[in-house]
Formats: sequence, structure tokens, C-alpha cells
Amino acid sequence: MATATATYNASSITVLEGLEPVRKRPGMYIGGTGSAGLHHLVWEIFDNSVDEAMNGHADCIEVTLHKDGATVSVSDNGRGIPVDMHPKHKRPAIEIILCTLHAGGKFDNSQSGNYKTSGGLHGVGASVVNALSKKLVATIKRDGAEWEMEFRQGKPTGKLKKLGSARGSGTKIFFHPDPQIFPRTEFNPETIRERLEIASYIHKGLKVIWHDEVNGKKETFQHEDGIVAFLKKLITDEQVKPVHEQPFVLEKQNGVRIEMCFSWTESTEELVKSYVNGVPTPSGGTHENGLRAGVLKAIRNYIETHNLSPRGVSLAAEDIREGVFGVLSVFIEDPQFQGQTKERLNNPEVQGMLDNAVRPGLEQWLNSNRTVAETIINRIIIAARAREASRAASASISRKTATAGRLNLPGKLADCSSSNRDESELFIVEGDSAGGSAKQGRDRNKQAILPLRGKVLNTEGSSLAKVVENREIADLIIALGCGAGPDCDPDKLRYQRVVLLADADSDGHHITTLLLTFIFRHMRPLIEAGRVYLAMPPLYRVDIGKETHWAADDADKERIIKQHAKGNAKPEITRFKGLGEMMPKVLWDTTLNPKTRRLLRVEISDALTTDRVINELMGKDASARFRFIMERAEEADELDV
Ligand code: 28G
Repeated sequence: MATATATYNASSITVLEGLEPVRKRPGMYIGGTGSAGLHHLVWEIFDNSVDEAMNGHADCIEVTLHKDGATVSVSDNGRGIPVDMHPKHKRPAIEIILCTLHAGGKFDNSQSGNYKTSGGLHGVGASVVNALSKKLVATIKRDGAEWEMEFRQGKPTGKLKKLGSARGSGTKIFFHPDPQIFPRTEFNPETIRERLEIASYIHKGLKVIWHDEVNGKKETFQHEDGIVAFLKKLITDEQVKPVHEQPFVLEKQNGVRIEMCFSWTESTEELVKSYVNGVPTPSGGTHENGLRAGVLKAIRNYIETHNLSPRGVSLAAEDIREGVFGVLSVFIEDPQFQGQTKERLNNPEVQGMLDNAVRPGLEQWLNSNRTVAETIINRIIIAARAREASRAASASISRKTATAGRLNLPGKLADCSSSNRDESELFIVEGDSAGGSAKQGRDRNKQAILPLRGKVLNTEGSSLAKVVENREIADLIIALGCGAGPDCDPDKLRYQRVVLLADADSDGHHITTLLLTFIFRHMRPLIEAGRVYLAMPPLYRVDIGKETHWAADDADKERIIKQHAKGNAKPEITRFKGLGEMMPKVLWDTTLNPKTRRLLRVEISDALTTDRVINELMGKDASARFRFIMERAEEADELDV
């Protein structure tokens, strides 16, 4: 950790401004009064402790979320906020820091050489938290004594008190957000925990103790290897395999602090977690762009100087980036954030700084690790060949679908008679007998049925070129008409929506998973456009007296029995073996009829896009996989169309 010394006396604080503006327009200072704004209070206080640690004066921070879930204490073992009397203002420094705008919490870079890169949205300091708190208590140990001062809505409720003599030094801030400002004052323990854990990676060696009294949990985060340990965890959590043992690591400290580490993995995804002053930037920005540009140049240059260019294929940026897992952390003085949620870094000068740092660093590393370099270049060339093969397959699919017309549609497709895309839907059904029931039960005008036979090819990890060799998949692509791979275009989909309809058993779940995997990998725009749905066929028929009910699952069945089985009418339960044995009329009533059915729209949550989840989905237990997709789907958007 960096060390710096500074001379300080209370007279160095000169600008005084009250806190009324903060209470009048809290959004100006913390971004809003919703959950994000509320948590901003914690980050603001925590960041002050981190700054004290980064200046070399503290090495341990403890954060407690108290039992009520709405009170937080943060403490550090730093120097303690100064308590000496300001000669002119006749007030203790702590009071000036916590009760005036722009004077508190911020360290003056130009004068003291101290380190302060305000982490938060506006980096406005402890006084803002004080202004927006129903109650705030500062406890300070320094100069051999313990001091305490209490505030309410940003105003002192008494004098600075000396509690007694004490050893050591440090600051503790206890605060309770003001319910007059925040509609909800309960914090989310998981949100706080995550931020603290990340801070412990980004500031290597820093000890962060997290005490969650709501759930009775206590955890300590400390990582001597910093972001390298973070990358290791990321790679383990996502269950991807690196193609080389040691990650590329770069630390730079000239003007700005830059830290990064990354590895090429076997994953087809790219995952770079970036941070600015410890604040996550999930939408990237100039720092990430600079990193990418630098990596591209370094790799291209290495390939050129070592004559490693592959024959017959050109390397695209996406080939070079494929499978890269990394962590990027930069510290800059005046971060400018952009976008709706301020999650993208916008400082233009940062791009070149990153580019200029990575390029020579990575080239040197490649040159001194020639075997590793070769492995990485091979991995990149394979990505390029796979991409070109998929592009060729995709183009050939487009040609075929373009010339398909109605005549060349797959023979087993029972198309709808309406040619109006906006009102039609395609059901993909497993098996011929289920397909038969569906064909009879459907609304012929608007509903098309495509039965697929047997288990669809497991497409995970297969290139599009390979996948289209499978008859069922080829039929599916032609029936949908929207192309696959890079040329997939939802506007060309021949139907308003695609509905996957499978038995409510493990075989059915399996086929749904396989189909979703295919669509996810090769027709992702369809999911993104919200055009893919899951049907919910019933699993049970429950007859009670003269009434008939349909239950989607066991829980549903129990609920129905509880609700309707009154008196001595005994419920009679039939479990469906499959869609095939369901009468067409029943299939219509329960699953196909837009007025009575339930559809789940498939959405891509963050979790679904990661390899870990796909790996889990493709694991052994089909029904577990399916439950996962269903949970995701339900979580997303339940739609009664
Ligand atoms: C526990 C929760 C949050 C902090 C310090 C330590 C000093 C300080 C904080 O000084 C005044 C004005 C500009 C430098 C600095 C102590 C120098 C000497 C400090 C915290 C001084 C603020 N002795 N620890 N503020 N500045 N921890 N944790 O807030 O010139 S805030």
C-alpha cells in the first residue's frame, strides 16, 4: 500500500457551507433516494476508510449492518478524524468536516500529496451522509483519548465529548438513514457484502471485516494477491479452463495507478471485470476500450514479428478477445461517469493511457513466455477458423431459407393458414404422437406445429457448421426462416413467437434444454427480441366432484386440492404420461388456447449468459437443468398472452 505523509492542522479548512442543499436535493449528491442512493451512503463512508488505508494509515476496516437492517457502523484503524479546535471558527475539526459541504472527507491532493480518488458517484463525503441521517455518531480515537460527537439530520445534538483515555487511533461512524428522505431505509446485506469483498481484492492486503447482524454472519476478506486472486476465483466460479497456467499481470504507477490481470480460457465468452477507484464499471468505458485496443495491437504485433499468421484465415478482433477472462482496476483523479446508471467511464485521456500500458507490457510478457504465447496464438487461430466456418454455414442457411418459399418448408411442419406473421405462432413439439395431438388441438389458422423426433443434437460447444448437419436442427432453421449464427435476424422470423412445448417430465425437460441451448448459442437475437417462449402443459388432472382442474406441478396440485376439496368429494388425480396421451381438446384448453394457457417468456439474465450456467445446464441431471431455466424464465417475465 502506498504511504504518504502530510502535515495537517484544522486551519487548513476554509470553505464553509451548510448542509441544507443536501437535504433539499439529495439526488444531486447521492444520485437518488431509492435503493442505490441509500447504499451510496455506505460506500461514501466506507470509501473514506479505504482512502485512509490507501494513504498507509489503516489496514483494517470493519463494517457492521445492525439487527434492524437500517443502521450501519463503519470503523477503521487509521489516524482518526482530527478533533482539534479551529482557531477562527471555534469549532472542532470533526464538526466542520461532518457539518459542512465540500470541506469534509475529501483529502486535498495538491497540497498534502495525499491520495483521494473519490470513489462514489459524486464523491461527496461524510457530511452528505450526516445530512441524510436521522442519527449519526462519530467515535474517534487519537492523541491518547476517545472522543464522541452525535448528530441529527446533519446538525450536532451536543458538544464533542471526551469519553476517556484510550490507546491507538481510528474512526468509527455509526449512522441511521433518515426515513424522511428515504422511502425505504433497509439495506441489502448481499449488496454490501459484495462491494466489501471486491474492495478487499482491489486493495490487496486490506483486511475487511463484514458483520451482518441481520443474518448473524461474520466474514473476513483479505487477499495478499489482490486482483490476481479475484481472477482465480472468477475462473473457478465460472468453471472455465484457462489455456495457460499463469495469468498476464501488469501493475503500473505513473500518474495513474493501473492494475490488470487476464488469461485466455477455453470459454467462448469474454469476461473482463473493470473498476475505477474501486467502483464497478459494468458498462465498461474508456479504460476497457484502451485495454482491448492494447491487447489487439500486442497480439497482432507478436504474430507479425514471429511470422505466425495462419494461412487462409484472417484474425478478427473478436477472435483475439474470445475466452479472455480478466480484471482491470484503475485509479484516476477525476473520474467522469456516463450512462443512465453512471456505470461507464468517460474520461477520454484514460483510453490512451491503458493502450500505452498494455501494449508493451503484454508484448514483453509474450516474448519472455514463448510456449504460453504459442498456446494463446493457437487458441486465437482456432477461434478464427470456427468463426469462418460458422459464417459460411450461416450464409448458406440464409441462401437456402431465402429460396425456400412455402414449397421447400420441411415436410413435417404443419404450418398455419394465416400468412400474417403478427398473429401466428410456431409450437415446437417433441415426438410424433405429441405432434399429432397438437396438430388436432391447435387453432389451424394461427398456430403451426413442428414435431421434432428424438433427442436434438447436443449443440453446446459445437460450431454452427457442425450443428446444421443435424436434420432436425436444419428443419427447425428452415421453419423459423430467420437464419442462424451471425446472420440471424428476428425480423425474418416467420412467426410472431416460437413456443417450446415438451412433456412435463425429465425427457421433456431435457429436450427443452437442448433446444434452448441451440437457440441461445446460434439464434440469441430471437431471445433478446423476446420471441421465445415455453409452454406449460399440465402434469396432473384433478377431478373433484363434477369439476376438473389442471395442475402444472405437485405444488399446484396440492393447492388445488386444498382449495377445492370440500366436504366428502374425493379428488381423483390422473398423472399425464405425456402430451401424446392427452386429448387434443384438453391440450387446447390447458396449453394452446391463448385465453387460458400460461406461457413463460425466455429471457437472458446475466446469469444465463455465463459459461458456468451453461455448464450447469449441460450437466448430468436433466430436470435440475430444467428447473433452473424455469426459475430464470419465471423470474424474468410471466406472460399471459
Ligand atoms: C470510519 C468510517 C469512515 C477517516 C481520517 C483521517 C484524517 C482525516 C479522516 O482528515 C481532514 C483535511 C485536508 C488533510 C488526516 C487525520 C490527517 C491527519 C486525518 C473515515 C486532513 C480529514 N490526521 N480518517 N479524515 N483533512 N476515516 N472512516 O472517515 O487535509 S476520515
